[in-house]
Order: sequence, then C-alpha cells, then structure tokens
Amino acid sequence: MRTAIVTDSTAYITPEERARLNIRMIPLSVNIAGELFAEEIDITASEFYDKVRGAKEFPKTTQPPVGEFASLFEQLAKDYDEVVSIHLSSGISGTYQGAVQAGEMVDNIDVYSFDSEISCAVQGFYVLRAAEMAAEGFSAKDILAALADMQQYIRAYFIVDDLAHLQRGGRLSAAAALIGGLLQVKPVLHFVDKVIVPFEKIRTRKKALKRAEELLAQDASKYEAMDAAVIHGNCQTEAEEWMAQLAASYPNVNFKLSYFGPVIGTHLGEGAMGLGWTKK
Ligand code: MYR
Repeated sequence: MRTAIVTDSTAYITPEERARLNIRMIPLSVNIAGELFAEEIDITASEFYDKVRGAKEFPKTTQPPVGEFASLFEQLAKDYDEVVSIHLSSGISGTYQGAVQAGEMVDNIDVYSFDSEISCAVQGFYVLRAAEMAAEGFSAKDILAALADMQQYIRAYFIVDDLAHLQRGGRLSAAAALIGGLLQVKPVLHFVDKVIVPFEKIRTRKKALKRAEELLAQDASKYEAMDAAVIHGNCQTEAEEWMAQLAASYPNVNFKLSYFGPVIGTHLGEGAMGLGWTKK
C-alpha cells in the first residue's frame, strides 16, 4: 500500500522534516487588518508577533478551504492508494471537518482523517509516527490503529500570559475563565474531550512551569523513553533555557524545541509556553 500523510500547518513541522518524511501540509491562515497570510508560507512566527504587537485590531484565524484539501487529495491519487490526514482538535477548529468533507468529495483515493484532539508539536508527534510508518509500507488502517494507541500516552500542558486572547477567540469559555478568578492567576491549561480547559490554578508563571515539569516527571519515571516538546510563543531564549534544564534532569526523554506559530499565537498571545510529550 502506498499511503500519503497530510497534516495542517498547526503541527509546525519544519520544512526539512516535511521534505525528509514526505509529509504534505495544508496551511491555516491569519487575517491581520484585512490581509490574509497563510502561516508557514507567507509569514513566519516572529514576523507575526512583531506585526500584531500593540496593533489596534486583533488578528483572526481561518481554516483551510475544503477545495484546497480536495485538490491535494486528487493530486495524491496519482501516486498513492490512500491518505491519512491528521489535524488539530475538532473542538477548536473546523479544519478536521474540512478534511473529512474533502475526502468524501474525491472518489479515486481513500482518505482517512484523524482528529488529533490537540495541536502544535504534540499533533506533530502523531504526524511523524504516521510518516515513519507510511515510509515502511504500513497501510492507513495500521497507521490509524497505531495513532489510536498513541492517544493514551499523549500529554500537553500550557500557560498563557493573558487569557483574553483565548476568550476573545472563543476557545476558552468566559465561564471557565471567570470561575475561580482564573484571570488573576496563571492557570495551567490542557485539553479534555477536544477542548481547552483549566487544569490547575497556579499563582505565578514560574510555579506553573514547575507544575508542568512535575507532570512530565511522573511519566518519565514510568516509561523507558519519551519524546517531548517545549513550545514557545516568541520567547525562545526562555524556552531554550527551560529545555536545557529539563534535558539534564530527564535523560530518557528526547526533547525538541517548537513554537506556537501565527494561527495558534493568535489565540494564545505572545509569551505562551507549553510542554507536551508521548511515550516512545
Ligand atoms: C481556526 O481558525 O480554525 C484555528 C483555530 C485555532 C485555535 C487555537 C486555540 C489554542 C490551541 C492551543 C494548543 C496548545 C497545544 C499544546
């Protein structure tokens, strides 16, 4: 079976990894003061944060058009028998649903869409595993079974500097933010049932990062080897220092540095920090 792997830009897989593992990427876009930019193509993360810092109008995000998925699937049908298309959580974006619809529109290739129920480098863990399996000749059904199994080992926690971005974009309910006065603290956030919810209320950024580390430590002591990602919203130096400290403390964990690009940055704001991992 020849299986193609597709994902969207919010997995923030580097162009080198995409080329090496033959991963196709469809971008989501940001609308900045009426101008549309496809992330990872028209605008880099740091250009985005520079453009929107202090701007009067807040940016907005849009999912890829269904037609873009459909034409990619049509094109892949020339060389592949099936497609596994892996996307950010359907609880925060219509992208997954768009891939499902496009898959139903094309009849010369079987398309299997996968809802990662998460996003960013953590979604990327699924994509990389799928691409490695596809390169080894596994079928879409085998790959989907492996991804479903991975789901029990995937964890991600993140903190933001200002919850207003998440509230404004409708990705954290006003009720959730207000209950317990979340606006006054630095809550650790995570995904439950595809949507973002507070995990714990913590007073300071330092303590919130420490708490994320404790959660990683629990799994690192259970599993022989893990992959992890430190994910930052334009605070690379802090993220690199944190990652170096984590790498020294957890030698069985393979860390990588990643970022919240323009689309996710629109909803989290500058200064967000995340830690995600999975058992190897
Ligand atoms: C769209 O317009 O369809 C895109 C909406 C993206 C919402 C992003 C919300 C924040 C996600 C944080 C993910 C953190 C993963 C570690």
